[in-house]
Amino acid sequence: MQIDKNLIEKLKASKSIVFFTGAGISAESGIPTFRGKEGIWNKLKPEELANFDAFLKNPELVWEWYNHRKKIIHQSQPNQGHIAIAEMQSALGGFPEVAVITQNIDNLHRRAGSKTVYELHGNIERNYCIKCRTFYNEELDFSKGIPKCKCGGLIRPDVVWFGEYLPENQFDASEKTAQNCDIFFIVGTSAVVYPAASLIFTAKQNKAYLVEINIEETEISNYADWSFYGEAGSILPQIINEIKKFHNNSH
Ligand code: BJW
Ligand code: ZN
Repeated sequence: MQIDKNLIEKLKASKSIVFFTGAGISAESGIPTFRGKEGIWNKLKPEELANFDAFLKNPELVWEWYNHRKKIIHQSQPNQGHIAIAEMQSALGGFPEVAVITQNIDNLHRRAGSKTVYELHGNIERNYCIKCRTFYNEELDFSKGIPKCKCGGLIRPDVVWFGEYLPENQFDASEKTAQNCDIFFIVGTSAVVYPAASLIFTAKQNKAYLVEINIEETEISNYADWSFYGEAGSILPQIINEIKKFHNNSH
C-alpha cells in the first residue's frame, strides 16, 4: 500500500486530528458490524431491537440481544487499529491533539489506551432505569427476569436507540472538535446514521482534510480527500510505520 508523503506531511503539521469510528474498526476484534456483507442486521431487523417501543413491547428480546453482544465484547480485545489510533499522538512527537469520536458502545478505544474518547451512542457497560434514570453500572441480575429499579421501572442499557437524542455533552464536544481539526479520519463506518454522520460534513465545511478507511466505498466516499480501501487493523498500523520512517529520515 502506498501512503502519500503529502498525508504524512499533513499529519506532522496538524494541531488536531480526529478519528471518527464505527463498527468496522471493531470487526477484526470479532465484533459483528450492523450493515454490510457480514452485518448482524442482515438477519435481525434494527427496528425490532434498537428502539424504545421495541424494548417496552419485548424487553426480554432486546436484553437477550444486548447480553449476547456484551458477552462477545467482553471476550474481545482491542485490535491493531484501536492500538494504532492510541499510539498516533506519540508517533507524531506528542504535539497534535488526537481525539476519538466513536459510534461504538464497546469500550475498545479506551481499553487500547486512547484518552480523549467521545461516545455518541452510549456504552454497553452502563444501564439506567427508564422511570427515574438511576444508573446501574454493576453487573445486572437476570435470574428473576428483566432487572428492575428500586422504583419498579425497567432497567435498560445506556445506549442510543433510533428516535432518541444523542448525549448532548458528547455530541457538543464532538462538534467543536470536528470544527477545529486539521485532519478527520472516517474509519469503519457506513456513515448512514445521523446526526453522527453530520460531523463529517462539519469537519469538511471547516476545511479539515478527510481521510476514509473502509473495506468498501460508502455514502461519503465522494467527499473524502483521500481513501484507503482495506481493513482498518492493517491500514492504521501502516500509517504509523510511515510516520516513524519519515521521522527517522528527516533527522
Ligand atoms: C470495515 C471493516 C474493517 C467492516 N476495516 N472497515 C432520514 C434521514 C436522516 C436521518 C434520519 C432519517 N430517518 C430517521 C433518521 C434519524 C435516525 C437515522 O439516522 N436513521 C438512518 C439510519 C436513516 N437517527 C436517529 O434516530 C438518531 N437520533 C436522532 O436523530 O435524534 C433526533 C430525534 C429525536 C427524537 C425524534 C426524532 C429525531 C439516533 C441514532 C442511534 C443509532 N443507534 C445505533 C444502535 C446503538 C446501540 C447499539 O450498538 O446497539 O447505533 S444503530 C447502529 O448504527 C449503531 C451504530 O453506532 C450506528 C452506525 O453504524 P456503523 O458504526 O456505521 O456500522 P455499520 O455496520 O453500518 O458499518 C460498518 C462499516 O464498517 C461498513 O461500511 C463496512 O464496510 C466497514 N467495515 N469491516 C474497515 N475490518
Ligand atoms: Zn427507577
